Amino acid sequence: MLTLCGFSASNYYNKVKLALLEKGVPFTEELAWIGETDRSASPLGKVPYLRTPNGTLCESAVIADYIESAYPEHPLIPADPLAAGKVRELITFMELHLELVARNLYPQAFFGGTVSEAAREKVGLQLAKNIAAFAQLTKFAPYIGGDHFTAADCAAIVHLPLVSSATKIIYGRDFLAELPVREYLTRMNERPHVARVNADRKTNTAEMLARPKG
Ligand SMILES: N[C@@H](CCC(=O)N[C@@H](CS)C(=O)NCC(=O)O)C(=O)O
Repeated sequence: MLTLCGFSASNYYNKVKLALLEKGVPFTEELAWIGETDRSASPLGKVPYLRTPNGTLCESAVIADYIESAYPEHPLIPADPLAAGKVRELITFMELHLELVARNLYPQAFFGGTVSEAAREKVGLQLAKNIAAFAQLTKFAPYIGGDHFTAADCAAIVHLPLVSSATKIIYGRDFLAELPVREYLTRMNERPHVARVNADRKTNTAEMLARPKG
């Protein structure tokens, strides 16, 4: 049996959790807040990490790949090599060029900190450029990469809402507004597993915010 470790407010954790649920792979969850992680499994102290009967893994993309090859039923990556590449292209794009850039805004957008005006300007320009490029790769018909639910949807469902809300808070404008992201996320939330991940996220976020600081 697999054990997914981390916490449900984390988008990286939720990307893996959603893949497990959508694939129907049995797993249990082990709550590990930042600062309370098992460093032998996740040397940087990041979540998620996974315990398998044969060893541990960290890094969400690596974990997702492992799950896909260990549990090939209900594939989230197509068999055709180019189609598989296209799914991974979307995932890499969202992680590297959207999430990691938008992340520079999170201290001010979500955690009561401040981000310098220079950083806000730089991130805004970078995000505008990256989102225009990302738009060329997306289909939203009805799934992000076309007519099948794939691992790219598991990534989009967790990453895109944060990019939207961070840009809305910092710049007063949702940088993803020109793409059909809202409709897409509403459609995805009709999937029971997506709804469950989002419900768990809300509960766990409240728990996280209620924890004593320091
Ligand atoms: N590249 C990592 C990123 C994971 C990550 O940054 N997780 C956050 C929680 S959403 C975390 O653990 N942050 C704590 C830290 O970086 O020390 C992955 O894909 O798993």
